[in-house]
Amino acid sequence: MNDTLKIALQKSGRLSEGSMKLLSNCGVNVSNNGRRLMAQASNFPLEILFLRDDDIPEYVEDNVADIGVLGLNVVKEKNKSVDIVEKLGFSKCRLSLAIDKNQNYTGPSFFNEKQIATSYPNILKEWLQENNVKTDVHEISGSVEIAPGIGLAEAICDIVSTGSTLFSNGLKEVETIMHSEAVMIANRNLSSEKQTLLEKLIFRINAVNKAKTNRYILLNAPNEKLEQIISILPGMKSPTVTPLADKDWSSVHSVIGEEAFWEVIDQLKLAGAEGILVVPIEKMVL
Ligand code: PRT
Ligand code: ZN
Repeated sequence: MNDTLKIALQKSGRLSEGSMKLLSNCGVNVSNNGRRLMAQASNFPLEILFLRDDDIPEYVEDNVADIGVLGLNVVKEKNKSVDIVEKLGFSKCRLSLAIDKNQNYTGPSFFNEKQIATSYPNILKEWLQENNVKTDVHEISGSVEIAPGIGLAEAICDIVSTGSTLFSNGLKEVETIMHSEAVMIANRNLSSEKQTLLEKLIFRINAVNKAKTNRYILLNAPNEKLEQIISILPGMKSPTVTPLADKDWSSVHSVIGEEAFWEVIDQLKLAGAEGILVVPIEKMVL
């Protein structure tokens, strides 16, 4: 059966660019969507629906879309019955509580009897309950940061990225309620054909993400130091070793993780490696 997977992406906003880039990194071509609400990938059985991010969980739950990409903050707030199948690593932010910068913050009990404005009432109420805070939540849909200034609330609970919005409104962040990033969600009852397509997509996403945090390393090693140099390289399996024209030297190729990078390079140099080249990897299929 020729099934097509339907993916819901944010039409325009902070997630749009990352979502489209995710597809192109996976080798999925989507012609420029312009103002259209739907598009078809040319080389993968994928149909794209462009929606407001707030609507995506419900559409995925109701099977209008099979999968969707949106912020974990919205997934948690809407609390629909969908699965989170992959963290995507972009549009990172946090949901935080903020108060007037001149107030003295004493801990969660500070919020007792204080009005808090937010677009995330469900997540906030859960945090208040966990922290034994008794107070009113004032739900507003946008421009939450101005609520204290106009006397609508004494505190806010909103998305923070750089913190500059809070700063320019005379507020300070006092509690982080959750960390968020773009995630992929999926309907819980996908047909096996669609499940196979989703797995194919996730396999590609993982290959791209793995490649981002790894580097390909090439170096020349004197043969008498080969064993020591190989023992320093973490590698996926064992490194590739090929002889050089100079019979006392070999070329060694391997993969190293970004986090261990400088330490490994230092050790390799100390062990006698020369001509070290480090190159980015485009895709990594393990
Ligand atoms: O129209 P639609 O409903 O689809 O979009 P939207 O306006 O509801 O969402 P959008 O595009 O603003 O954000 C989509 C998602 O991006 C959010 O749900 C978050 O998961 C993520 N994200 C990442 C952010 C931010 N960073 C962010 N900085 N969402 C909002 N902000 C806002 C925040 O509300 C505040 O007003 O930016 C301001 C704070 O930024 P800083 O850098 O000043 O701290
Ligand atoms: Zn929205």
